Amino acid sequence: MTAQRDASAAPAQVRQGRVSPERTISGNAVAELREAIVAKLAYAIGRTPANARERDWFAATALALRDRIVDACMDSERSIPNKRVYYLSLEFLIGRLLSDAMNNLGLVETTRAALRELGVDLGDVEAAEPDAALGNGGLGRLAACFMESMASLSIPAIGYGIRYDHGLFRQSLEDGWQKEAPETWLAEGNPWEFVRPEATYSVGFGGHVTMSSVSEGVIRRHWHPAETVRAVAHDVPVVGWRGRHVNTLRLWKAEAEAPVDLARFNGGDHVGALAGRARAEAISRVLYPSDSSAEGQELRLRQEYFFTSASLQDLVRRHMAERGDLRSLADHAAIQLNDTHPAIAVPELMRLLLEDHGLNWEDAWHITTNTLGYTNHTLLPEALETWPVELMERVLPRHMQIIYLINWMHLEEQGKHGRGNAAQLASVSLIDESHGKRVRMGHLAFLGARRVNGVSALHTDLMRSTVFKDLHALDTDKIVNKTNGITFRRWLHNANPELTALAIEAVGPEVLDTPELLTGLADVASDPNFQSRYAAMRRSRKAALANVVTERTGIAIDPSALFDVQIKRIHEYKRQLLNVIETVALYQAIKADPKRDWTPRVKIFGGKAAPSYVQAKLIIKLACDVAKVVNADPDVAGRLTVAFLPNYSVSLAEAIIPAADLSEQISTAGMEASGTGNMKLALNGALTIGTLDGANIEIRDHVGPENIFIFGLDAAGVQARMAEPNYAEAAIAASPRLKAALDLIESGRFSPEEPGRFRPIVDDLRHNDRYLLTVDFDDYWRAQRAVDAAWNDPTAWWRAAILNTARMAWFSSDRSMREYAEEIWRVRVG
Ligand code: 26V
Repeated sequence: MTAQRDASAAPAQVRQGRVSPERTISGNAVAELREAIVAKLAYAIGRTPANARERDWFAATALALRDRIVDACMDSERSIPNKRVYYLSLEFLIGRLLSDAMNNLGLVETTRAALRELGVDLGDVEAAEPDAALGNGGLGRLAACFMESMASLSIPAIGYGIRYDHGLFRQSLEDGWQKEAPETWLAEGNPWEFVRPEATYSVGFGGHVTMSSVSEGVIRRHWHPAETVRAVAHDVPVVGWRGRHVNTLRLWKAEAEAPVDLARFNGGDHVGALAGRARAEAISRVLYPSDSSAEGQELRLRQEYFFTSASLQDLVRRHMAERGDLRSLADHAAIQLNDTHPAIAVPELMRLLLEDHGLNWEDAWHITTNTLGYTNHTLLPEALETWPVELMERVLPRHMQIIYLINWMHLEEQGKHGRGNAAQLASVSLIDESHGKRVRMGHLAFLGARRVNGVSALHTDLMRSTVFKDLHALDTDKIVNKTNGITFRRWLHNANPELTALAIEAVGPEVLDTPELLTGLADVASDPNFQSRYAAMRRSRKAALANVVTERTGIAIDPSALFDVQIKRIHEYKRQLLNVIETVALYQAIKADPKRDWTPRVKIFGGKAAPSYVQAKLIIKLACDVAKVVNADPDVAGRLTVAFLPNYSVSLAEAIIPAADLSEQISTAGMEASGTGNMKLALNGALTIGTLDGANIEIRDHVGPENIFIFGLDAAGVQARMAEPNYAEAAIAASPRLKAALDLIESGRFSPEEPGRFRPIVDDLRHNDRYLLTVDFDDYWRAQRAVDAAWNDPTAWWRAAILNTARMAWFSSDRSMREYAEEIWRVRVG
């Protein structure tokens, strides 16, 4: 096993002592599975129990379980469903699959026992599985939760994405600086996948378009790509709860049409002979590691078109095989675009209908706009995708023509309705002409979709009133809200078996099927006995996490302190910096008054910065430098400890979330579309300190304002304050505490070897502060001290924590998927 794999592996000790919901296990079933595992080990992997490594046991166990899934799969595939959902996403942040598969098949204890009989520990085997990190953050993780929920609800669905050789980079911290290394999840193969060479499609790029006249007045255009790349399907089965239904995640791998240019090779150009292959295969080589700015690289556009085209070809072929007529596509297929990354589906589906299937424009447009749905995940201007027209014309000339035609008809329509003035047309046009000509992918997806959705109530309102205001006015029914959710199977049952066992005891095992039953926990929220068991659960998870923190950072943390957790991508709008500055202010306050009974706190940070995001990387460095000073200062020992856990991942999240007391959700109001980590933490009973942003608002509505710490400006307040001149300067002048913290950072106290290191951060806050950190600081401080006070009343704290768990049921992704099924996809559940 490589050192790299070790570093990203989840902590085995955290996973031990799992309580499974399985009622009974039979000796026969254990023996059968044990035999199956040993057979896989021998015949699929070529090892004996004596010489097998953990990784081999993992592969053998996965293969044995995969057989069981295949049996269920055959059942799911026996009949043709009336309608299928196709979920197109450039990212699926799946994490590990073993515990998901075991749990959903009801085989956790059976597997544990089978392995135990072989002298192998299940926790170690689970820890040997590499994370499938085919996503950056929220958007990719949401896609993974949705796939699991669709399988659990028996919604017939296929997820389509890219089988990246290298998922999200591995992060290490060298003296506090983020370093990136390639991630290699496929280095030893992937036991979950099936290669499907028969499902291979050609995807074209470049070239030119010709015209031919088919009959009087009817002109057809035809695209002649200069280059084609093969998309080869790799299927991962997604098994739903209780193994009743299995869906497929179909990931495309890019391959060259010809593995080698023989003529060149024979001519002696041995490297050049492989150039075409390298260029083709580059498409599925690496996941783009940025979710903060649309950088407009050609390879990214090639990735987007590659997977969208292969997916549409695949679903059109399936539809033709099953129904024989593309005119009924919208009745039997719902295609969901996860953000604009697959928005090229709009002209691509048009092209397939027009060119390959001979439909006329009106029919093709009708089918397209009744089949597609579009989910928006961000309104931040720098993350909204636009592509230079010149690039599109070169890479996808036929699509650019179709986009022009869609736009022409769309703008004509505006004129007819008297909305034809230049400003109105410019705002709804598919082409942004303000800084060179660029195609607005959000607008394109909007026009091509029957329904467009936001991911929280606030975010959806902001879509209607900001970025999509004018498009919304044209069709006020089009934008709908679908608040995000999380799968409880992974984020409660698998990640926190102790809490799950407590819930089962309190409200019955039916809670595993019906999360609404969690509400029943409210009845025992004040029961001292239940409280103490809930607190003991948390305490044991904190002790386990403390070991992980020490192992990975060398920092010792005290499990009896309040664990204050901020885990998410590092981005200025998420305001990790606000948390760091509050840490500095608290450090100063403790030093100024060391005798006070300060509430012991451990601040835990985790998250990756985009490799090119200089400011985000500097924020990580600041957090680490502050940690170094604070943790070494005897004056604050036992009161304040700071740790930045490197290489945050899905499996690390599974270890951190059940151990968190406090959940930091402190984005500038109006900027976090929803958040889903906020849901995972609250479900596990962490109290939230947060702004009125994204789904925090709905979380407050569910858990009750007395069980959450809300602070800061709301979205309207942020808008208003941003319009005021010099708001940052004024806020700093009004807050001696903030000023002192900034001065200390600026003085070089945390970077004595380079005193000016953090000057750019402080300068930006004083003169710019786009994220209104200075404005919210004092109220954040106040809310943090309210947290301190609450922690000192354990009865009230645990009651609030239990009420959080009890009242989070609505945030299940099963609920989200039911809503999509009913209102967007019009597909039957179950
Ligand atoms: C954007 C971009 C911009 C271009 C470069 C590559 C790239 C890759 C991914 C993205 C997506 C950013 C949007 C995103 O992840 N949004 C998050 O979606 C979550 C699920 O809906 C939501 O909970 C978060 O609030 C939102 O930030």
